[in-house]
Amino acid sequence: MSTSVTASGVCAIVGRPNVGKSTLLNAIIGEKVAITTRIPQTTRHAIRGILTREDVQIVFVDTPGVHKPKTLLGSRLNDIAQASLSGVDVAVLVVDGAKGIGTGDAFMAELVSGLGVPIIGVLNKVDRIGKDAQLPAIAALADLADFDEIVPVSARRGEQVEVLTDLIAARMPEGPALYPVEMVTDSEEAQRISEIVREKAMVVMREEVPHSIAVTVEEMGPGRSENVTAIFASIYVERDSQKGMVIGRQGAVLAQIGTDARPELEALLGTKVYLDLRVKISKEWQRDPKKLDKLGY
Ligand SMILES: Nc1nc2c(ncn2[C@@H]2O[C@H](COP(=O)(O)OP(=O)(O)OP(=O)(O)O)[C@@H](O)[C@H]2O)c(=O)[nH]1
Ligand SMILES: [Mg+2]
Repeated sequence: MSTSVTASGVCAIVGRPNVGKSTLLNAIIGEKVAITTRIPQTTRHAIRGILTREDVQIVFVDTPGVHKPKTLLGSRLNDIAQASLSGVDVAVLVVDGAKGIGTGDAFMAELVSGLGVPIIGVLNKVDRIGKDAQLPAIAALADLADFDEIVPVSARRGEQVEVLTDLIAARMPEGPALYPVEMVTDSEEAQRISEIVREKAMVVMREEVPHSIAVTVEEMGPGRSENVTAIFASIYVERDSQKGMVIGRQGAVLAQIGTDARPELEALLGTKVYLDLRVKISKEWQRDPKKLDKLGY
């Protein structure tokens, strides 16, 4: 890519769980760098997505949704989101237009207002609301903070995403590229792999099970045949009963997770993938500091 980057900076994407922050990040970058699900508290790390254009490089930081924590994991997620705000050049506050604006959004707005940087409000999921419902929603959002701009978008459909990106780009300070121009994320390969498996596992499970799932890559390397990567990964759950659910009758659920994950893993690695998934129990890991550390949270 030939670029002459003269402006660069960091833009945090914050908001309540499930408003579409990670979907928005992926739409901006044009590649899946963060996993997304219908389940709140999907994102568990600060995920950086790097956008390099002709003259500007923007490092977007997707953050865990801020919420009232019920577990130690929950409060760590909130801490990650808050810590991601320090040193940013622009903050993007995302709200869910379909769900309406609430006290959680107001709390976030107050948080970003204290940063002293331009704030851009994003009314997301406008594909789910009528045009006439947009204006009152924008007005309700506008009440929350002193926004530089408010942009209605559909992250899922990619609508208005470029308009938003241009507004952010225009607010980047002068400076050289912060990352190599071909880089789209600084996430380690093993982390991207475990995240893809976690997404597929979360999506097939019901009720509280998705929140109990954590995935680690134990080992990976060249497979037995040419152009194959062998990946050995563990899916952690919190209880015996959950282990059975993730495995399923005759291993059907686990097989489904593998089938769902493999195409994305193959696209990521550019090789065929042999995927070995094991289900393990780490009792109540969401509440245990040592276990959280071990799982990388
Ligand atoms: N209809 C519609 N759905 C959307 C849009 N953007 C995101 N979603 C859906 O909203 C759900 C949550 O999306 P995520 O991107 O995972 O939300 P998030 O804010 O990153 O959530 P956490 O990581 O849990 O904080 C998913 O089912 C998305 O497909 C949108 O523009 N329109
Ligand atoms: Mg997310």
